[in-house]
Amino acid sequence: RARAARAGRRRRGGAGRRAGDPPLCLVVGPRDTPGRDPVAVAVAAIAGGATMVQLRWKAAPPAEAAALARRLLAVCRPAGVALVVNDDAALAAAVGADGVHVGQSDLAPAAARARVGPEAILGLSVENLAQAGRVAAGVDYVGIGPVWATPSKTDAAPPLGLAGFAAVRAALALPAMAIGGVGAANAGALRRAGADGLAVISAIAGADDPAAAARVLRQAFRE
Ligand code: TZP
Ligand code: MG
Repeated sequence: RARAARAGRRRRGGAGRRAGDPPLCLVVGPRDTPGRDPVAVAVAAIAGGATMVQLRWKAAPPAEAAALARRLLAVCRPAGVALVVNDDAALAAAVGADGVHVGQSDLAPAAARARVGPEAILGLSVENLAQAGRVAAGVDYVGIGPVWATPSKTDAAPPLGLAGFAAVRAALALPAMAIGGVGAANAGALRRAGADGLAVISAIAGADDPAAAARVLRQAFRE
């Protein structure tokens, strides 16, 4: 049964969408959606074309984080959208999420991989060229940023800028998502700079119409 579940996860999350096909990831937690249910925002983002959701909730009450992860999973799974959990590999494993995304000062990628298993998606944040040079084996995709300054992450590293993003991206063979200040206005430039996908908080979570915002981002990225 475990093998079947893994195979199912791989199909759903799936080889085709495992990590190399992440054009649009909504990064979200309750603090990003004041006055709105983050699950409703995720549903809208998925309707607009988001292909991945990352639950990111710093210092979350564990039981509430697990409940939210399960609710997100219930809307992501039927849509074939991968759910990854930021930092908390144990939570990702406990709820059967598709993967985990770790930062440079979080659980080491090898430890995260050990916790979530060989089939899960493992993402890593990369903030500069030096970090790009020492990405651990077993990482499936990288999130490169912040590309631009952002109020959404208070402890973010210095912004790379577009040229900095392109340089870091070029140093890596893995699928790469751009993050930090990403929006429809810069999506095309990021694609030309080598981004395989976009990861956003405010461009979707802060939009009046998150579905329309996701649609516009997808379109802008394709152009
Ligand atoms: N990591 C680097 S920048 C960032 C994270 C989580 C925040 C991105 O938020 P926004 O609102 O899309 O700029
Ligand atoms: Mg982190």
